[in-house]
Amino acid sequence: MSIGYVWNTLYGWMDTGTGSMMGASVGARLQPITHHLAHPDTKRRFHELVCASGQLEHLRSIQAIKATAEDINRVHVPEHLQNMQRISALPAGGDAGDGVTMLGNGGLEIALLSAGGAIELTRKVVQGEVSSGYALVNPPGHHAPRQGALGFCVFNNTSVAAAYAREVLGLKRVAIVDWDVHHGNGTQDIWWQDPSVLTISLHQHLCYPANLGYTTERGEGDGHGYNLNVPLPPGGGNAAYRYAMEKVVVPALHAYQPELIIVGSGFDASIMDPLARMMVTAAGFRNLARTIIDCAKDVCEGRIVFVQEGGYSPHYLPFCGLAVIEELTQVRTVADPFNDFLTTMGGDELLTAEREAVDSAAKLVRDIR
Ligand code: 3YP
Ligand code: ZN
Repeated sequence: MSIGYVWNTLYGWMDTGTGSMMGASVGARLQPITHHLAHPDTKRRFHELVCASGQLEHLRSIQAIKATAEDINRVHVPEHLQNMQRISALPAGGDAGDGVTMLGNGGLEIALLSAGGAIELTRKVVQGEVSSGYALVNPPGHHAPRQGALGFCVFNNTSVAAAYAREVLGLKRVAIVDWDVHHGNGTQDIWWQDPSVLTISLHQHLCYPANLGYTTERGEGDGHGYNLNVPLPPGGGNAAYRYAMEKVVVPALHAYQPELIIVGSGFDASIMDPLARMMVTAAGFRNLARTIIDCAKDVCEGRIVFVQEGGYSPHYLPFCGLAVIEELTQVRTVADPFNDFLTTMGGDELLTAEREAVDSAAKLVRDIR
């Protein structure tokens, strides 16, 4: 069966403004710059590599449809959508709430298409029209909690898709595995008390947001035990991520037996990323993808939906993303041109601190049933 793929031209039109992260400010002597850290060109370049590599011929393109208010309000307070409507209608848009999340004029439409892209792919996978797929959406979602926007994220796309799978498509159990390098705090918040969505976040410990992402954050009430954090020390590379995947993620998915796996697929754990300090290469992302795709075959008939999260290297993200797409299609097209250079940097051994961090998170898997 075919592999679904979502991209929409408007994802590349997200207007991140003239700031580099915070808004540019003459008073603060913070110079304007053409490329905000979250400028959508990085993701557009991934899409263009999907096209230029020939991978698109092995994918079934799926049209994103705007998420409805009902879709958004399954996981966010209604005031959030109202606030985004107001900001999006301003002549130049504005800050979506935290000083770094820009919503340009009309940006609401893009954010709704982003969440809606995740929904459409999820729907087609669950209904058996495609076997699995990649939603290359923008803006990202995993920092957005119930209450609002945060950390470049407007709506929590993976959670909107998971809620749709639960409430509209009738699934009983969904797992969200988030390998973006930052903590998936928004996803954790949304499903905090709900055991029907298992949330797992692999992240660089205490990178962003502040003071969150500890292994002790496990959910509450009926949801206790169904949120798993795997905080890793800075500097981790392919070996650390591979070990976390084998020792925590795969056993947790086997224990939980979800009917669908959604991957929050950020590439900011890459060795070239400016917003974190990890060292994963395209080959490392390929290995993570292979492992979790195989795991989905074991636990949920291969139903797996990758949803794009962060990643800020316009140079390298396209090759990290392509490696994941190649594992979905099982067709090799373009080799990572950076590989030989990058593999001479830093080595790739599992260090003691990394092993210990993963081993302590692995203890949490016992309580999943
Ligand atoms: C948001 C503001 C500072 C760090 C940045 C992280 C965005 C991201 O990729 N989250 O997954
Ligand atoms: Zn991130």
